[in-house]
Amino acid sequence: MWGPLVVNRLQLNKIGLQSILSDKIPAMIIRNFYDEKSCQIIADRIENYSQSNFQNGKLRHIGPFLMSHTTEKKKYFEEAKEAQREFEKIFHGIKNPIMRIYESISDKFPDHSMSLAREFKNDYSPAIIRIHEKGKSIPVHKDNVRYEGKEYALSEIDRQLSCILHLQESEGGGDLVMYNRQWRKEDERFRNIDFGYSSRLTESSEFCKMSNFNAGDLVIMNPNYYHKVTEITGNTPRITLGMFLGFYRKDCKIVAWA
Ligand SMILES: O=C(O)CCC(=O)C(=O)O
Repeated sequence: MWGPLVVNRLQLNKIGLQSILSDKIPAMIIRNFYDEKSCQIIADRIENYSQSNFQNGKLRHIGPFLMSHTTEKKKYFEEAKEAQREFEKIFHGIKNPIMRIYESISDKFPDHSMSLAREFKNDYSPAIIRIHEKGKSIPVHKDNVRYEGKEYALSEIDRQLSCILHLQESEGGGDLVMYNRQWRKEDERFRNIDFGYSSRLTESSEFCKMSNFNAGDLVIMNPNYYHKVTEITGNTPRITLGMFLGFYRKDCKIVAWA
């Protein structure tokens, strides 16, 4: 059956990411990838940060997302710089989860270099923390910087994977659904005006639903498969840290960004 491979942190040593890169599986879930206590510390700091930085505490994300700045490169890089400072504060004194992901990916690809993506002297955003409250859902979409990010040098990567680290779960909803259908250019006619695609595009596709995530679980997926997040129904916000990995085959290089 088409679906993710679920492993725990210790099994990760024995398993490669080739099965995702070669489209054999859509995703891998690594249970307990990052320790739960640090997730709690981060969630508490985000709550405090939200109260002091945003009116009525309605924080939605920390860090810019390239896909929302496809035509605002200057603004994206400015916000990326600011995000690095915020992340330093949020991860102060604990293991930085972004570094933890870099280390794991480097272990899997010892012949590749691994770094934050840079363009001239500009660092890309290292990650995006998303705070999704009750009622929020993410419609069917794909992420493909080769197509969406044409104004950025990064659009020259050969392959793209997505990493989503769960930092806090809601009591209900927030399931990740992936469809066995990859984006192709002809699909653009199904695109919604604001974000994502018409659900008609995937209604007859095989799919898998990933639920029961715990704080500390990491999902690595091929984001060119259509995917969505179901409505969050619990009172506790769902908090994730997301980043992409870009593979340059010839240069044996992996870069990260959000
Ligand atoms: O939060 C998730 O589980 C998936 C987020 C997502 O849709 C994305 O990163 O493109």
